[in-house]
Order: sequence, then structure tokens, then C-alpha cells
Amino acid sequence: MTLDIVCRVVDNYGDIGVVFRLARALSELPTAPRLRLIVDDLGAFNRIEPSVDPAAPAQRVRGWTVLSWSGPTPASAAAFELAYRGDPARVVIECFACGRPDWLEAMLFDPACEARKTIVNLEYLTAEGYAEEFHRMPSLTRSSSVRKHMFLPGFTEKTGGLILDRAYMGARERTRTEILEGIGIDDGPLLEGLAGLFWIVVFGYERDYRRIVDDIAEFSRERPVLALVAHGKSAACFSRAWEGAGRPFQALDLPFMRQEAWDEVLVASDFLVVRGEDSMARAALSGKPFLWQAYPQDGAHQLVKVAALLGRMRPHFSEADFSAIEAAFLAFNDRLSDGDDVAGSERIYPLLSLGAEGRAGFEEFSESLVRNGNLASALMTFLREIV
Ligand code: TRH
Repeated sequence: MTLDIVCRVVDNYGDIGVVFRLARALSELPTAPRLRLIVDDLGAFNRIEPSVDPAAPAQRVRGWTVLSWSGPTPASAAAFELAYRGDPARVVIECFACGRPDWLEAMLFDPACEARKTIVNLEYLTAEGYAEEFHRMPSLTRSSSVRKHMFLPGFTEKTGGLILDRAYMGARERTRTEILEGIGIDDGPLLEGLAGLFWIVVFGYERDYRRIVDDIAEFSRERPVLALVAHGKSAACFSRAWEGAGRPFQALDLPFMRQEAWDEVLVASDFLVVRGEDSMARAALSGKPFLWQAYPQDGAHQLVKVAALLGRMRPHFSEADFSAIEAAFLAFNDRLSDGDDVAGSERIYPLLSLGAEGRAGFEEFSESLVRNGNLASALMTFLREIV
């Protein structure tokens, strides 16, 4: 089977991040499909996977055909023609209802072609109950030869589950020393010192980070901390709060990393502050305590998503541990928009200092997600049923 995976980068790296992860996971299956990835922002793709040429409208990457959303140009027409010769688009995975480029639409809805085509809309990850309801649901298109279905990732076995790609699942094998060397730290004693600290990843949106820094500072008096500050929106905000507090613990600014290297940092850390769905899914799978900052939505709708995730986590924790986790998640997400002066009432000290039972709750949650199975396999099983 050949799949055309269509991706439009709305903002940030979540959309292309999921597509890259999904493509890898599909290609790792025993009966892997052939893949054509159609992406509107090859620059964003290049940042998470540097072997992508941001300027090439048609290219081969890791055995996949990668095509620009904008379609063939006179210079790339032959490459596009070759990509579809004898293998026209029949099964399209449309990511996050991003639409389809006109040139692909023309191929799918060509009145002269009566072959059956299938579009599967891969939705955003949510823990909300509707994921079970809408998962695999058919919907109509304007042509009887083109069928459409929804496919929802999720946290239960009645959904498509989470992507379990090999690089992420195997990321534990990389040692902290190797990770630090990978980001350019080559001083032996410094490496040893940093590797032994309590690692806290910080990857969020713009925010006033003073409360978080204060809590980390308090915790670091018991357990020396290294904050790994991800490149991007939260980096300057976090650093400002850290400087303002008198640099109370060690902190390291990370460069923007290719996704597989970034995953290794997440897995190697002791505590994760993460944003967006893809990193939240990784944090949940890591089995480490984490705090999630959801992408802000109109009317603070992100709180519904956060509450739904908490609902999935609840069975794995004692009352006391869960109420500390719940309070921190809700306070951290209670905002209408983001900005470096947006502050909340979050306290993460109780999460940082969770006892063995609380930490085991996160591990148990992660194991339950792995048991739901790999979204890539579930997607292929579904496609084999409907195509
Ligand atoms: O970047 P995000 O904030 O993406 C968001 C959300 O997905 C949101 O739902 C969506 O609507 C919005 O974008 C438009 O967070 P997320 O989902 O965690 O994606 C980040 C991706 O970037 C993830 O795949 C990991 C990757 N990444 C790297 O590859 N290297 C890095 O150095 C970092 C920090 C991240």
C-alpha cells in the first residue's frame, strides 16, 4: 500500500513533529507501506529532521518521497510525475484536518477515474471522551468514489493509541554523558557532574516562570538540579526568572535539536515540563513525572483538554498525590493567552518531591499507554479493513 500523508504546519512544531514520528513508525512495521509526505513548510521539517532539504520541492528522505504542498514547478514537474507514475494517490492520511493541495485534490476527485480512494483524517490527540466516539467514524465526501474516515489517537484501547516509534522507545539506551556530548559538552569532569544532577526539561510557551523557578530552587536544596532549557518560546522567560532569582540552580540552554535527539533528552530527564500534544504524549510515555502546558485555545478551552488528561491519569495515583498533580496542571493552564507576564498560581514543588508511590503512578500510566498498542499498527490494520 502507498500512503500520501498530508501536513500543513499551523504554528510551532507539533504538526510536522507528529507526521515525522508517524512516518518513521509506519516504516518500521513488518509490512511497511510506501510513503509520500506532502508538507507545506519544509523549513520546519528540516529543523526536526536536518536531512530534509527545505528548498527541494521533490526529494527522497529516509526512503520516503517528500513533496512540497505547493506542487510541481517547471523544474520539478518530472519528479512529481515520477512520484505518482503507476502509483496514483489512493489512500491519503490528512493530518489534523489540514485540507489537501489542489493538485492532489484534482487527482483524488478526477471524474475520469472511478477507482476507490480513501481519505483518513488523523485528528489531534485528546484524552476527551469524544475520541472513542469518533474514532474510525466514516464521513461523506462530494464523490461516491472517495470515502473519508476519522482516526483518533488517544489514551484508551477504543482509540488509535499513541505512536510508539522505535527511536523514542529505544531512547533510554543513550546515556546522559552521550547526550551531553551530543550537545557539545566535552569537558570530562563537567560532564560527570552534570550527568548526576536531577534533570528537569523545560519546554513551554511564553509565561512568567518565577513560581516554577522558585519551586525548583527550593527543591534543589534537597537534590541538586540541572534545568535543560529547550530552545524556543519559554527559553527567554525561564532564563529571566532564573537570573532574577540569582541563578539558584544549574541551567543549560539547549539548541533546537533534531527530533530523535530531543526525544533522548526527554527520556533521560527526571521531570518534564512540556507543551503541545506531541511532547505531552512523549512525557506520558516516559513514565516520569511531568507537567503539561496545553496550546491555548479560545475561552481557555485547553482546560477541558487538561481535565480530560487528568481524568485518565487519576486511577494511577493516591488521592493526595493526585490532588497535587491536578492543582499544578490546572493552575499552569488557566490562562486566556500566553505572554511573558502571564502568571498563575501553580506549585510544582509537590510534584518535584513526589515519593516512590507518586513516581510509580506515572510509570503505571505509561505502561497502560504502551499496552494500548502502537498507533502506526492500528492505522494500518484499519486501512487494510477499509481499503
Ligand atoms: O510545538 P508545539 O507547541 O506544537 C503545537 C501543538 O501540537 C498544538 O496542538 C498545535 O495546535 C500547535 O502546535 C499548532 O508542541 P508539540 O506538540 O510538543 O510539538 C513539538 C515538536 O517539536 C515535537 O515533535 C518535538 C519537536 N522538537 C524537536 O524536534 N526539537 C526540539 O529541540 C524541541 C524543543 C522540540
